[in-house]
Amino acid sequence: MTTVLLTGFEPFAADPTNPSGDAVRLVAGGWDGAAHLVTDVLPVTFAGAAVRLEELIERHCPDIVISTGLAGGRDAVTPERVAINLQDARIPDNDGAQPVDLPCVPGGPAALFSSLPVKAIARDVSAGGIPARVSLSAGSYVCNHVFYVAAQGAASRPGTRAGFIHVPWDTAHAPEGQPAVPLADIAAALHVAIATTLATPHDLSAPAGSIH
Ligand code: PCA
Repeated sequence: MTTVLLTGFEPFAADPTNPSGDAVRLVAGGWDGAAHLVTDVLPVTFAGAAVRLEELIERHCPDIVISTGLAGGRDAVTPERVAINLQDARIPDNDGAQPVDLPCVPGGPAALFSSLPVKAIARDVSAGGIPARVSLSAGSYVCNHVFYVAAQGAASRPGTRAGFIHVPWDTAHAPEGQPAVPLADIAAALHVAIATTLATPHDLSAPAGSIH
């Protein structure tokens, strides 16, 4: 049976909750899909998050790794296409660490692509009435770091596909006036992302880029 590893993050910065971790817990609680699902909620720390993800990959040998995190201010669920080999933290992480202009992996490629079908995921999530689009930057904070390390791990394990999905604030916890999506819809989008990845060995070839 196919094994899927799905992760979210704990809260960070000023937020009391993190919809990525909360949605992952919802998906785990209601899981009846056609794959073995392993879930975890990662610390928002440069030192801990990717190490924990690598331990989970070693232990469970997943065929598919989908990590998720909060991108507060975005108005859509955004499968990320590109991880960059850069840590440039605008704010300290939950350990108080604030790396600036360091590589995620010294000597690694400047960038790595997701091996998830990001365009098909965005299409299928949108078709369910939940806003979604492909993103070309996961930033340079802990999410990008985890995405980069997961993508590098997948590249060295033939048959493993890995990528990252940023989610908006959930409606119950978004700051006043900020875009948000109900937590149940974020969880539904992650369900769709898993189902689409299982069903789609090769991504769509359809325009999903941006001019700027
Ligand atoms: N979002 C942050 C880190 C943890 C999270 O949920 C990010 O986008 O890097």
